[in-house]
Amino acid sequence: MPPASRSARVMGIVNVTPDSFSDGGRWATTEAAVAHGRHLVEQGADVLDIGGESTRPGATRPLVAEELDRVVPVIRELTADGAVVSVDTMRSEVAAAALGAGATIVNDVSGGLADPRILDVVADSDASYVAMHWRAHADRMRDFSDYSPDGVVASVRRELGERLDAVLAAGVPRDRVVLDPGLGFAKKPRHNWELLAALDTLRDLGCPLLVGASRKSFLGSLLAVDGSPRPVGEREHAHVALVTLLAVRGVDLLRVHDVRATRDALAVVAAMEGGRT
Ligand code: PMM
Repeated sequence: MPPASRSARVMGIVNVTPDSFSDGGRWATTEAAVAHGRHLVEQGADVLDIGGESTRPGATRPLVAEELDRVVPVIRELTADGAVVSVDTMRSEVAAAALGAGATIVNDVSGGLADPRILDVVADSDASYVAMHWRAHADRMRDFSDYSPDGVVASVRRELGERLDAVLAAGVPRDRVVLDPGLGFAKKPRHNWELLAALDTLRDLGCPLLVGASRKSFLGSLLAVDGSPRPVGEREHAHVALVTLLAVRGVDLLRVHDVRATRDALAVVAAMEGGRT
């Protein structure tokens, strides 16, 4: 028997945006987002990921002031409750304000490429940093999904390794860095599956791994009927199957919309591994 894996931690998603692909507009006011965050904590989220910019393919960027207005009040309220909060942002100004409001993790989908000063903000704090594999902003990322000649796994490993070097060079200690393959970001459905099958290759980089698959279009494509993708709201069963496998493989953090379903999957994994009777 392989040794029991350490249980994955669950990052619950709170998108304070009018236009996210998965839940756009549902939690777009401070009150709705705070209530949603509290609900996710009740369901067992270890971390709440608060974002004010939609990164769905084709999305246009909000102004910095809009992004600040969306996330800072929500972070202030949820951290006052005692929640562990990460801010999902690519902007140094937003990261700094979020850390000032009580966030302790910066989740940067661009891994420091969109705004390199974000690395200095993190280095000057005690915050942890999630560096995701990314190639371009949402309005252009479809043009960046060519991974020849090396293939997606080798390319993502190399490019994430370069980001890790930049993060470390900025002064962020390695034990505060988490890496993420960036499912759906400049990736065709088969790229996501290849990356998921080869996660150990990324683990070689020496940092914990975060995976965000929840409701993404590659699950919709997998479950398509006659070429019509499964709608966003009907992908959860496949997602639970996936997070179960990821937990067995020792992924450290799961970024999810449905915290309860993910918690149930983790309970099954723990029971199977003898962590619970
Ligand atoms: N995906 C989205 C947004 N932020 N952050 C990380 N670290 N990893 C991801 O895969 C990721 C992310 C887009 O999904 P959403 O619109 O459902 O939040």
